[in-house]
Amino acid sequence: MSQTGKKSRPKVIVTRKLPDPIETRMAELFDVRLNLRDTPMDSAALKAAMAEADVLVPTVTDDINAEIIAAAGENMKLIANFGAGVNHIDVKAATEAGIAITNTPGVLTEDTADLTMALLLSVPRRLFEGEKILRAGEWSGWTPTFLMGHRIQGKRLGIIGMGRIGRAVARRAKAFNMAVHYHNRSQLPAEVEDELEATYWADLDQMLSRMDFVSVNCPLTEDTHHLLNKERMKKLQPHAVIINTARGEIIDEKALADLLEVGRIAGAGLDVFEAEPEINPKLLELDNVVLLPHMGSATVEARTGMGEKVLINIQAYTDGHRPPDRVLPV
Ligand code: 8YV
Repeated sequence: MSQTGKKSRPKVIVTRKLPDPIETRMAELFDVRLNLRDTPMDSAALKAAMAEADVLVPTVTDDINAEIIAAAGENMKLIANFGAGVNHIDVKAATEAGIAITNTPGVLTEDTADLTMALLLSVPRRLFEGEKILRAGEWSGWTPTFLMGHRIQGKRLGIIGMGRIGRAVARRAKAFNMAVHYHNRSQLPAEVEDELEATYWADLDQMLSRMDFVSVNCPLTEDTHHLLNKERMKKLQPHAVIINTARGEIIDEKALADLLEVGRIAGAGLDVFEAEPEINPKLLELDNVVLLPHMGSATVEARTGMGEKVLINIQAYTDGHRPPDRVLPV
């Protein structure tokens, strides 16, 4: 970092367009290079940025693998991710290279849980099927049996991953009078379970076979990659619906599409996909799925909060403090 001038301003390179107020504040605080055109940076551009900057601000669309990290220059000290998930960053390689990593947890919890609920309602109530028919001018009026779906009240919801977002989903599900079940690496403290009226399953397969709805809310790690593989999803009852607002790679997307196609699973609500922005073509043909373009945290409030966290993490680090949202290898 340059020591010249009154106060050293870290060189910060941002890989994508961020909300305007965040970019403005970054320009005030740091020697920042913004990406106003918002075109994703390829691997050569990312390597060049790692070589040049003190701080890189990537997003989920940047693959910060070991090769990119190996291109880091002497000054590179911090990868301040804009987003909570860090599966696109080789955290171990970065840590070994002496580069700190931060993320933006907490500020997108409620919005992601809201979107999960929106999908949890949209699929069984067939909202998008109705919308499509209406917009196509194909609605001929009310009939007693048109577009009958299923209620969620009284149904069992199995949440995979009971972190911040999983718990926020559980609170909402409870308010909708659903029975909350969950699978997590560790069981929650009794008072949290009591408050959510949540039932713990140490064995995921055991839980899956009993649920009406399943919501994926865990991070993507080596352990959770294809956690929902074909064999596991076959444990579900045929009327079950899967919701995923976490990461596409947690589900074997092809297997899911095949099971949905033959009616072995009743429906799915997906906000994330294995090879974004590519979507398995089969999913696009199915009426029993709702597909959204990774918009769980897409509110002005959440994205601004994420940007503020990035600013705070960079400033804390630059001032020699421990950044509040440090991520360590698992
Ligand atoms: C973000 C997300 O929009 O924060 C996350 O982990 O999944 C999204 O809500 C995205 O990751 C931004 O990088």
